[in-house]
Amino acid sequence: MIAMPTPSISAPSVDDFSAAILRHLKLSLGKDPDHASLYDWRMSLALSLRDYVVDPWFDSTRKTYEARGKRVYYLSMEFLIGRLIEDVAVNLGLEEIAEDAITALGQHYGDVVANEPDAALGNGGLGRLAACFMDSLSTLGIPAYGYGIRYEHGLFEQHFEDGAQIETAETWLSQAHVWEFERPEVAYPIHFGGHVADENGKTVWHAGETVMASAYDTPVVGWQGRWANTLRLWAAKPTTNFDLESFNRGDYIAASAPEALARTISRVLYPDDTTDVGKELRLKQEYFFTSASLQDLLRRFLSEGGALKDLSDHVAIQLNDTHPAIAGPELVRLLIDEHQFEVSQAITTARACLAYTNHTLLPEALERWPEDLFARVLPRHHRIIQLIEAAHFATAGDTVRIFEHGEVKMGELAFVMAHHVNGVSALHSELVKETVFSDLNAAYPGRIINQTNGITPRRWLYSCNRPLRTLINDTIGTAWPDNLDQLSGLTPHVDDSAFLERFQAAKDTNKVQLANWLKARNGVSIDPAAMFDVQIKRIHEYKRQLMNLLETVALWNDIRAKPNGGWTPRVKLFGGKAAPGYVVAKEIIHLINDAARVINADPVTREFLQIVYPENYNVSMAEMLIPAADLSEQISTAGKEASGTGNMKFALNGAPTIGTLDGANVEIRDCVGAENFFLFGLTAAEVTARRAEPDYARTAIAASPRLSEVLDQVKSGLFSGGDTDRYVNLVNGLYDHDYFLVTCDFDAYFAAQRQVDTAFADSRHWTRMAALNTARVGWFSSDRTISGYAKDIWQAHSLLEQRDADQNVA
Ligand code: CR1
Repeated sequence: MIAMPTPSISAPSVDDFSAAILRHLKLSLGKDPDHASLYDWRMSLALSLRDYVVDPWFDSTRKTYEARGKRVYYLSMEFLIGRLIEDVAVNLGLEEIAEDAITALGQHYGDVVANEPDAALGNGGLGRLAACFMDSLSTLGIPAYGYGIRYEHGLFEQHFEDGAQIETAETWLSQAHVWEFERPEVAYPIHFGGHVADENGKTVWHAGETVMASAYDTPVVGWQGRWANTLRLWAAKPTTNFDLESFNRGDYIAASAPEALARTISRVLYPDDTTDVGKELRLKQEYFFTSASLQDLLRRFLSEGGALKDLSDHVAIQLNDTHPAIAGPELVRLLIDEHQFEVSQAITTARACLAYTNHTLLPEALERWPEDLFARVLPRHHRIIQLIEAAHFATAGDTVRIFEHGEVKMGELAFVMAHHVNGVSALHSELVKETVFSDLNAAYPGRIINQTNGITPRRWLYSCNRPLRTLINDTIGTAWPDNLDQLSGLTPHVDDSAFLERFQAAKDTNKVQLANWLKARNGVSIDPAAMFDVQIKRIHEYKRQLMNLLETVALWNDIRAKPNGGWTPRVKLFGGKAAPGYVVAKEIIHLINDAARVINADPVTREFLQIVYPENYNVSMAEMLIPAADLSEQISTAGKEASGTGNMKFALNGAPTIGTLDGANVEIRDCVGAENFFLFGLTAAEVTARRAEPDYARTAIAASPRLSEVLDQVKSGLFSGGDTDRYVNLVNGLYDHDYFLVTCDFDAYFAAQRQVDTAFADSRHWTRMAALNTARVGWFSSDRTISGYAKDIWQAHSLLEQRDADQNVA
């Protein structure tokens, strides 16, 4: 029996909480209720909630110092947090009180919550994973810091103009960000450029340029407020704020130049998670936050009286992809240059602290820097990497190099400097061993392990799906949010009609809510009785939104040919942004919108088929769409999606998957059962084999009259107002170099969709299948993932007494 842990805060009454909101309205916002705007109410609510975070946060910090145990440091370029009000309220158990208090003050809780901008400090899955991990580290009571960059501009905002994507700057920091605490006293110098000299037997770096990294802390509170860790984000500031001499001369631009230059480093999040863009500035960003984080954790360690040779007993550093891979040489540099370590001792000590997660096999996403650029920006590290490479050659031979073809290969560097390397799903980890790192795997056997991704059930079910939460609470009790395996307790209920009716009612409520939201936001009407078929994620050729769209057109053709064919009504929902420089992805967006315009206007098919693509997909939109989805589209080319995490969110919220054997789809299917998953398409091995066949795409198109017709329609300008040029590249690309095998999987995908139609038409059967998805995916909690990292990689422990006691009993 696991005892229900007691929340560590004592909840206020609704009256007390209302009074707290009014107090903040007056004293923090300087407003009286009669003149308060939605913004003022939102800020006052957030500040009132924040007041309850501080005690658990202090408490956790105190316990961490007392325990002198190990801290986990999660280094990530991205933390895609989204909104925090509901997150904090839910974790503190104050959600109802907050809602009642706001309501009592005459405000609409939903509107107040929705007034908060998304903290969009990430691109997609990698950044959102980091946010889920922070939530789980706090829920599990593992002392941890997240380290990243406080970007002034998060991911760009997406607009559609005549169906084409337009980007504008995101400006979340134009309003005060109430969740963070500025730490002006915590600042470190970060050096760039200059030259390296040998002086008296010592190598000395004479930097050419220095900026300060200044800390901003956001507490991350876990479930029931039992523990709170810190997300520490770094902002770049000048070493001297202002050049008064220039100002007095009247040269105002020169006077502010130092500030402007320094700030550039933390100004924007690169809107691309698959290519190394921005070169020099991007490299500076990576070094900037990595160096600040390492200086900070060393300072903390030394302030506690630690001896640096024992560093790895107290410090576990996880590198989220290669972006912080400079941590290896930087830690070696700090140990050698500032703490008099020998080279080999420094490398050994650093490696014992560092581990690296690989998130993609796409070759364009494995970072490589031109060596001359690298040596110019980080001359000292250039030398240190030579030492690291030499040490690596001495143990493993020189088949795998870090410097190659005039480039510095960050994947290889991260691998060589890590004690463990992990992939993010079972399939992906195997492919990491067999493909990108096969030689390094042979040289360092056992270093590569798997940690399948997970998602936090607090945000991705408890908070975003209230109707389903209530049903689960009523059915199996309330201990599941931090013990998600308990969802299996739903399984015996899937043959109970009353339960199924309630399950479907919860879904229907979410669908109606989404329909209302779309109506208000976009003026589009959709029928909540139709199947909501959803594909939301970054737009990428390998994710194959194009295949989804082509299948939609094929279905439209079939419905037109036989309007009385008993079709299952569907709404195809798309959401997602394309990297601004990714031309093909932007053409795909344009085509989806063009096809939507034509198809949605067709009176013959309208009641059976609609396409909806709301602009500016983000975390908050996902929280709306996922609970309302009937069908989850996870249709990437097998071998290309490292894991996926959206796939887990949909299954958890009762949306069965149509998908390929790719990433974590494989494990999801194993859990939910093959009969509750719509599988189609080539396997990873078949994909590789097919690509070797000459003219595989033309052959596939020729064999599919359905696909041929659709491609002809697109080419003919049917969706582009007669413009035959608009999609000529997109279509010809499929004939000539369909690298992602859209053409080869098309017919199988179409056929699987028709099985979905049939299954959906039998609503009891469908609801049972949906409920089984929810019941069987408890394993995909990020609590399970983080427990795996803690045990297999970090050797880190929970400091929650309750949890330790439970585990000892178990
Ligand atoms: C992968 O594409 C995975 C996330 C989180 C992405 C996706 O399949 O779920 O990472 N990789 O592990 C990525 O963004 C830069 O690489």
